[in-house]
Amino acid sequence: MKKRAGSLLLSLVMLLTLLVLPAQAVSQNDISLKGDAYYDSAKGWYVLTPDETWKAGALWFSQVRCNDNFSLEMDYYTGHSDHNDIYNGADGICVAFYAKGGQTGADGYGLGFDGCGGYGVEIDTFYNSEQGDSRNNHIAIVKDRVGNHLQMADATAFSEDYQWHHLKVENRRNVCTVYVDGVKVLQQTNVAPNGQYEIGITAATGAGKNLHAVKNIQLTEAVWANASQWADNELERAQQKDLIPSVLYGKDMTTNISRAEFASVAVRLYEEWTGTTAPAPVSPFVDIAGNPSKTDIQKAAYLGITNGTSDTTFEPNTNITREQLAAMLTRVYKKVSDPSWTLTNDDFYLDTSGVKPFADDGKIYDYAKPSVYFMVKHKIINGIGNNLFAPKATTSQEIAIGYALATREQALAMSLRSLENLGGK
Ligand SMILES: [Ca+2]
Ligand SMILES: [Ca+2]
Repeated sequence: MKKRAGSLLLSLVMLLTLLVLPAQAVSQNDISLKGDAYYDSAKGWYVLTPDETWKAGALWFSQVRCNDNFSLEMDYYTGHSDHNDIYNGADGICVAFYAKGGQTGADGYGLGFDGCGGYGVEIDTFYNSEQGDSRNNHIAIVKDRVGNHLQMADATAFSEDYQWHHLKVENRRNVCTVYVDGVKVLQQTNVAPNGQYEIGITAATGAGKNLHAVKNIQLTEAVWANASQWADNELERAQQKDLIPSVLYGKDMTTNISRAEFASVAVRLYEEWTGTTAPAPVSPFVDIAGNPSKTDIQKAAYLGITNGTSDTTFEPNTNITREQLAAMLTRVYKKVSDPSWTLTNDDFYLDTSGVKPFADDGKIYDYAKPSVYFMVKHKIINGIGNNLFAPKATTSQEIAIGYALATREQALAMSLRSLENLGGK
């Protein structure tokens, strides 16, 4: 389709909000509609273009700053509801990401994408030979413009068939994978963040037309700012199981976790495991006022997950040691297993049989030993190598190098393993 001059609607939305998105459906409040796009409240879906010629519309996630891993899922519709026009219907739909502006790009063959920059996953329903299109309807990963196809596959089975289909676009560590109706159809390496933050969905018609609509949109995985590669799978599962407390959203997962943050991790584990919300009575700790985890610390104290560092202090901003972490996680397990269990009257038996003592066993506080070996037995926590557990720093040199501390991603991995390895869901 030819491009119509002057049809660009240039409206710049660059919200420098933190990337904070739990795994849930995207609400209308988080979406900005451009051009001919609108929400059809009667049908419960977003129309990107109506079934009319020369339309272009776009839907952008206005609250998201996406320049890292993400996963976007939705149902989409391309075609007509009332007439059969499979060859001339046009032009298609495009998921745009790492794009430079929340606008509507060119109509016609531009799919509402050309002019937005960044990457796109297009479902193109009109053959434009000058754009390098394949003759049949196709799905492609494109860069900068729809004519720059990085990967292309046939889309006749899931386009212009007057049916809803499911599309998932995932970019993880610069590998973009595209699934339609649960089947992987495209994968492209070197799809790298580029300093542009917009993510959305565009569509256009030209001299040919189709209804382009989307619904059931979910944008996930854009929760952590930075993580180690080893932690990817466990962080993803932790998020799916809702084990990541909101105090950690948007944080660097590779840095050490504080006692306050770990209290939030432990309470999230307890609440998810039991399907309950713990009460948060006022605690005796005088040093937690104003802390984002204050409520979770009160809950942790109530549940017996922690008794603080003294009768009146919690030391919320101190980094948690590995033995403290093992002890607190084990108490979650105790409380889940026996609701009548209390920390002051702790006679819970932990089976640690068959676990060989660590060479630095003597450095582990007696109170923490059963927890440490119980967690090791169930492959929730490991030693650090050379048969050492590293329960805590005991010399000034160890303190200086952060010896025996845990990172946020390690703590979340251990929370996840507790749930998975100790009989949770
Ligand atoms: Ca067509
Ligand atoms: Ca085309």
